[in-house]
Formats: sequence, C-alpha cells, structure tokens
Amino acid sequence: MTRRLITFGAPVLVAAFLVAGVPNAQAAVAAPASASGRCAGSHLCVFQNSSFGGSYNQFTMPASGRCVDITGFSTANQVSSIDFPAPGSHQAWFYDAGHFVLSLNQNHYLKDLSKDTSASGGNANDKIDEVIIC
Ligand SMILES: [Ca+2]
Repeated sequence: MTRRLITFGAPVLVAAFLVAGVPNAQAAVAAPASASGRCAGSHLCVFQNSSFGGSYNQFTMPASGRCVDITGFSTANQVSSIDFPAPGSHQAWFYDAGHFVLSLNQNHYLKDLSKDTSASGGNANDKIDEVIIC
C-alpha cells in the first residue's frame, strides 16, 4: 500500500481535482454514524463486499491541514461498501484509474456501492483504486 503525505493545496492534489471535475459531489445513499462494527473510530474503512463484508482496508486520518493519497491497497477495484465513522471534518475522495467516482464526509457510510452513481459513469461498485483523505 502506498500512503503519501501531501500538503493541502499541493500541485498533485490540484491536478487530481482538475481531472475529477466534480470533487464535491456527494453520494446519494449516505447516512450518519458508524455502521459496520468493524471500522475503528477515526478511521476510514473500505470493504470488499456490500454490507461491510469480506476483507477490508482501514486508513488513518492525516494531520490537520494535510491530505493523504492512498493507492495499492488490497481491496482496490473490489470496494463495495465504505464506513467512515467518527464525527469530524475529514472528507474522502475516491477515484477509479484517475477518474473521480464519489466523495464521502466523515460520520457517513455507503452500504452498497452498486446503488451509488459514479461520476465516471455507471455505479460505483468494484471501481475504487485510489483514496484521498483530507
Ligand atoms: Ca466487491
């Protein structure tokens, strides 16, 4: 797994947003609070299966004012649900081969990405291979 710390507003992040086009689009089926029971508070978890099933990756939050750009995680291209528990102001952007898929605010979850629209077309299931958390 590659986890690269980048300064907020750094060129690499700006470039990602320009490619994405719609960085602030919000997923439709988001609801507050933890749902999986498998994701430690203050982390972001991506799950291989819907309803928080299968294997998963758990990501820690960057320091205030910073972002992390994560690729190469084991559930890449298999992500079917996301849990982002713990109240807070962090936000995550998800990408598929450099194309923006969707974003999610902390204290929300998405239980079945096959029911969420991807900004890159179709639904968001089994597409995510990059996560940026700020
Ligand atoms: Ca899957």
